[in-house]
Amino acid sequence: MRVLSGMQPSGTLHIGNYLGALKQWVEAQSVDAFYCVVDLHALTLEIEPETLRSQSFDLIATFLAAGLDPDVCTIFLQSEVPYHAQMNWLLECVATYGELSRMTQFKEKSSRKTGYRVGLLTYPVLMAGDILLYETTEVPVGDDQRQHLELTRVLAERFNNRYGSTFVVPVGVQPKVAARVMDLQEPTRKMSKSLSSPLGSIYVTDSASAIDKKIKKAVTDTDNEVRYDWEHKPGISNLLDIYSSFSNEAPQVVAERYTRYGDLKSDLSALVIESLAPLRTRHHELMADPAELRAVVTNGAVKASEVAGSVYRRAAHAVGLI
Ligand code: ATP
Ligand code: LTN
Repeated sequence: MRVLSGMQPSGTLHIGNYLGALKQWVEAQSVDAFYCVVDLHALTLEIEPETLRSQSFDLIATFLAAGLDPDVCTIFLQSEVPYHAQMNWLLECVATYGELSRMTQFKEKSSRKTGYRVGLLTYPVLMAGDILLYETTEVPVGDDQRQHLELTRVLAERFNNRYGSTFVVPVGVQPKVAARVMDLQEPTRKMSKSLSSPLGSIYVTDSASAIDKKIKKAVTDTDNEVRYDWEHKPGISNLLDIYSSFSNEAPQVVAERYTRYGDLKSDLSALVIESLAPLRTRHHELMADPAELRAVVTNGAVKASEVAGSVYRRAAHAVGLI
């Protein structure tokens, strides 16, 4: 099994990113796991250069604080392995305009602004390259990335059919619960770094009082019955999913223990605060040692380049580059 996944340094991680992706990464880490900060992807939307740099360091610190061990897996910056940009070009010449313009994330993000960047359209091709460069078999991601994963498979198969067997065709893996954590204020919309209401997202480095306030104010409904039912009770089901993901129990089992919303919220608040406390402390310590973070990714880029380089050369040869 070969694992690769990536996250954009577009802001502090929320518990959707943590439960939907990062927690699975920690569980799947091995010498065959590659995790990258996809800083090139973050350029698709307007971002201050200094902000991008500091958020990239912050994200490396969050990876380590959550339990990724650079002696076990490979942690690197996408921009420091030039094969990602090179592979992107080979794959752009396999992808079609039509299939990229149909991507939900593109439609959603491009509709917010006129004059969006071309990179926003071609973003999933860069992502496909990230994955295919590592002969990846499994990609642990949240539910919102399914469509990009499907495109990656389509491009890999199209390339293999046209140029001969070159790429391993990967599958996406989602956690059983919390693959789509919803906004606490609007439980029909996913929790998001860029689009959430102030009380809608719990960030992994939030203080205990901020976490408690956000959970206590989470939107529920008026019938006061604790039941796991996404169709009729999205607010409560979202809280049960978060609970169940942190406690490793089925959401239905958690629901049976409660009759009152207030009790569920109090216990959930204590559970989230306790579960995230070590991450928060460790993150704070790591941010004080930028040299250590720099060393982790410098080393990671060397390891990643060995694998990515050989796959890139294979693909370049297949299309006819000398
Ligand atoms: P943005 O809202 O700015 O697009 P994001 O919060 O969706 O950002 P990404 O960096 O795009 O975050 O995603 C990182 C990882 O977290 C991906 O694997 C994605 O599937 C996962 N993820 C993002 N949001 C959620 C969510 N609400 N629930 C579960 N997983 C999520
Ligand atoms: N598109 C993803 C981030 C991403 C990624 C990847 C995820 C870029 N490259 C490779 C998994 C594998 C997102 O927006 N969350």
